[in-house]
Amino acid sequence: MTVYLNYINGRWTEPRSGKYTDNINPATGEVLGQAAVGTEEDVAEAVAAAKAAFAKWRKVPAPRRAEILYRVGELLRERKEDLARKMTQEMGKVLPEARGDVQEGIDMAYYMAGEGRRLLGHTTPAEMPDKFAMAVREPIGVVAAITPWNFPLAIPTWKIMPALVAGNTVVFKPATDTPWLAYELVKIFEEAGLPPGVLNLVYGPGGTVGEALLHHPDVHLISFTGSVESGKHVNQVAGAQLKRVHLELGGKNAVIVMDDADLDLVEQAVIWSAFGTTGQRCTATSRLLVHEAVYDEVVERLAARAAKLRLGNGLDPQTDVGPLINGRAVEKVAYYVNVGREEGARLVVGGQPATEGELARGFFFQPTIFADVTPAMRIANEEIFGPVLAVMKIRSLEEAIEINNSVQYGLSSSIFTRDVRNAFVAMRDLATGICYVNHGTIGAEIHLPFGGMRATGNGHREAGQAALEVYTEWKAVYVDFSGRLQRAQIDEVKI
Ligand code: UN1
Repeated sequence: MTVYLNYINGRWTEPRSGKYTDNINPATGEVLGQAAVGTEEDVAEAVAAAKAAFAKWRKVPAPRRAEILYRVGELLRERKEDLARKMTQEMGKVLPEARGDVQEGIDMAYYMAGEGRRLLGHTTPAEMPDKFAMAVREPIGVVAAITPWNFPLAIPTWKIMPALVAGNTVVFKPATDTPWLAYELVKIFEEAGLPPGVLNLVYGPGGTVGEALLHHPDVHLISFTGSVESGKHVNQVAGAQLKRVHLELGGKNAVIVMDDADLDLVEQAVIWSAFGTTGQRCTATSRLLVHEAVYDEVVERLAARAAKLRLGNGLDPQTDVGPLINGRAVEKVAYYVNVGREEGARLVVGGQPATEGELARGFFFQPTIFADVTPAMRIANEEIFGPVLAVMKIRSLEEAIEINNSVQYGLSSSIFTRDVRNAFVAMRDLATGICYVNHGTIGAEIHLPFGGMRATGNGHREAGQAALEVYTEWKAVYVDFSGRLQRAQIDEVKI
């Protein structure tokens, strides 16, 4: 059994609490390892280490910093299969999806390694002769990366990698449900030659460790992915101290199916993006807006297909859908199924925890579809974060767009149509940070901006070039080589 220690200033360190918690396989209930229970003192040490390391790391030339990321990418690639198997055990997603999660980390490593030779600023004319003006990117300082369990490898890399290539140092607090992958990732950074203190790892709980990071005066940026409720708290506490705050929060992502859609494609794509990762992606499809002309057929096809999905251990190649992350998640999904019933939605498939045979040992829930949902219902508005799809009938594209935009979230959306006009109207008017045509709502690529509008975040984006706006700040530099005092904006000089 592995014990996952904190990693502070280049050393694997026991937590000050002296306590450890079990890491549970959600498919079997088996204990996989034990994770340190971090404390405020651990955070203080980690932040002090990151602060000291920042003074040196920011001066390491960016192409040299990038070489370490490149090596991290190579190590991730070599160990992809091993990491994926560990992830499936720890988090439950089926093996092909776990491989995909590691692949996103590899992609991010190479992308951000490339950034080490760009980190583009700009030059611009100065107002006066014999003077240069330019804008350069500067690192911000100590970054707290607070990450969720649903992408235990990819999401940490989305935060840590751009932060490091830009010259910041990091304190990483992974979700308490996925300590193993965090441990493996930090070990890889260590092996790749990252100097001590540049990346530190402190395990939760969020209530103490996360909170200590939010309050610590030497943490300059909080990058947080999680629920809207927690995001508001992060924003309030860290924002009040004028820290930079980057938030990636929930989604209530809709697929629109027009009457001219390819229904075979719709069937495949919706099943994949509603029930892949057991619906536990912030990009998961949780609303389906179907044109009345094809409504009955689409509901019927999806219900038949969902009923056939095989639940089980994600290591088993026969499994289509893995477990939920823990018992609380099962309770939450069951609660929302009840809400849907009481609101008068029509349950067409699923609706129960799955407990037959081996499944009883884990946290399984049947893929669930509600039809005849109306836009005002709670199941059409609130993020369930599980395998529950709410289907609504629409009469026009305009109505579908209005329903899509009526929820508090604005992460991902999609339209299935063969009509180019429908596609472009949807792309123009859907108020989400990510839009797809003829594809489900999941599967964003790491070189494009990732994030959403309204309550999905606070206007920033992860990944791609957009990430650099989060992890750097601008410095305007003026170099006057005229040899005399040139005063900007002043014509007549008195002094
Ligand atoms: C998330 O659900 O938190 O676009 C991230 C996707 C993945 C990332 C999802 N590439 O579905």
